[in-house]
Amino acid sequence: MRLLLLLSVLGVCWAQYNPHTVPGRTSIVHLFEWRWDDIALECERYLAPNGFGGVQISPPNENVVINNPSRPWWERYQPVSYKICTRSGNEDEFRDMVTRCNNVGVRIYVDAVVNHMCGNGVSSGTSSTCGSYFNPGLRDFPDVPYSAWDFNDGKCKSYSGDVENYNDIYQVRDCRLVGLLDLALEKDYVRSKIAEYMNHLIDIGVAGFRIDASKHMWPGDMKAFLDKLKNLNTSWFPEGARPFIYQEVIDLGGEAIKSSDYFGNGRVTEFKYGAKLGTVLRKWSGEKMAYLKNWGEGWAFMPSNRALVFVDNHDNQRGHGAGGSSILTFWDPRLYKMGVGFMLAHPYGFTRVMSSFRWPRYFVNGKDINDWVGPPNENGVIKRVTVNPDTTCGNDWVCEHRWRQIRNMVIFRNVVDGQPFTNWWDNGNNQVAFGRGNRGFIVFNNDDWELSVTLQTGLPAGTYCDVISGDKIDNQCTGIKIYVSGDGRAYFNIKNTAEDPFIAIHMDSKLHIKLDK
Ligand code: AAO
Repeated sequence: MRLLLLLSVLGVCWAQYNPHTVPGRTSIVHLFEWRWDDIALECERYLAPNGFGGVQISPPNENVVINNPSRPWWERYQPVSYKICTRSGNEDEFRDMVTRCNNVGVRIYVDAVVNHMCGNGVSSGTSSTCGSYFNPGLRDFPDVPYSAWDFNDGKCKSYSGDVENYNDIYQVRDCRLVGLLDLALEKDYVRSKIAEYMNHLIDIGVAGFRIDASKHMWPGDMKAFLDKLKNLNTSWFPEGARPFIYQEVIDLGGEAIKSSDYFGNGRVTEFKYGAKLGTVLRKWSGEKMAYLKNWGEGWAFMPSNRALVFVDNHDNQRGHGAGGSSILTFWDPRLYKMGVGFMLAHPYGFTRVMSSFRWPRYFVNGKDINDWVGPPNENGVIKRVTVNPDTTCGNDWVCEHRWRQIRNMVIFRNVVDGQPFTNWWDNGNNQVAFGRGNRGFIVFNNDDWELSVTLQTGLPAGTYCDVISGDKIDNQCTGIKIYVSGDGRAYFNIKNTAEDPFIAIHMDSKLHIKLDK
């Protein structure tokens, strides 16, 4: 009986829902299209010191080199082989990154593209990131190897061979997503090849996987290859630790395939989160922040312990995937910081911060015709992420995760980890506030008038630095100060014209009382 109880507790701790971040680190960041050598440096110089739990990296396996358009970011979603060899770096560089990041307690999560290989219409040859030969027409990928038997051509029943109707679950799983050659995951051979690839990464030391296009795979087929995965590398992880799994399933409601179909395999991306939060902060469709009081499951989202949440991702920040125009991105920095701030303060879900590159957006009839533009590069070689004296990034890397307001909210989330959602207040409109137990408190003003109110913060008496307008440095605030009195109450004033109309305080932003000698 005792043993059973122990086993079930261990099951909860070690299962595929656990990100295996080091204790007290509660968020990950997607360093979209970064080079492995830059990620290694970022782990050491920035992510570890600022309490980031891990990094989602771009797909590390060999992909098609697309020259028309010129090296789009999305070529990395067209695999050619499972060699660790891309524009981000080779296998040696990958190993070095994983080792160095793990050594400073920052985990690596791999974007695993295993639903398909490259596009149907891509020409055959060796135009691939490692020069491997492939022939899409013949379904020949000798470096895996996969051949015609390993694809779903015979199984798909749509007219074009592509997914045409998202309400037909057979089409979505058995046909080609936008022409991408669909692997026959019912075959043990295919499952084994995928598991072999993922196990190679596990041996190197990664902590888990984002599984691309999970909606387009049968949950049972996914389970079959996930069951073949090894436990995590014991150089950094406890004995018996299972890889963290989060599945990319876009479920905004209204389609035949539901996020919940995938809960057995791991966590699932909650796309409603960013779509709704954007709508609220933009005040579209009559939404207001006051309605966020029951944010989370109360908004018909999936259970918190199954959700991977984010304000935007690499697709919907540029009009790919789903979510639509409400999605907040770095292009709208003021609202974006509020959105990310809200996400990181709120207890719902496991949080992922986006870190992007800038591209020349150019809208024609409401569509960005440059949505394909790849990372900053010189003749195709990805540019280094340079760091400016003020800690922001150069070379067109946006580095949202380094913005003071976002970085400090990542720390806020760590400080309030495990604390309940408390002391909600709202003005019935777009001024809201809430706390996390007795460890942190946040106030937003998204109305067109000033906020001026005394609120119960739940925090111990003292002077706190607002971590949005500034930092606590040498026991002094560089920004706004908030005075919490003995009864836990504090006065807040936020002008609607403030650079960032929100204030956040937490236990680590409290000033120590200086004792006179
Ligand atoms: C490229 C070219 C294509 C070409 C292809 C093959 O752009 O023209 O045919 O190569 O040669 C990325 C790019 C693609 C790119 C691909 C391969 O985004 O443009 O294709 O690499 O290079 C669906 C999937 C979802 C997927 C998303 C983009 O379900 O898995 O499309 N995301 C992942 C990655 C993504 C990557 C791939 C998958 C492929 O994150 O970067 O593609 O590896 C509905 C469905 C969604 C569906 C969307 C978009 O959404 O629900 O499941 O996502 O449509 O088709 C409302 C609805 C909402 C609906 C939405 C849009 O909002 O509520 O449900 O409208 O209709």
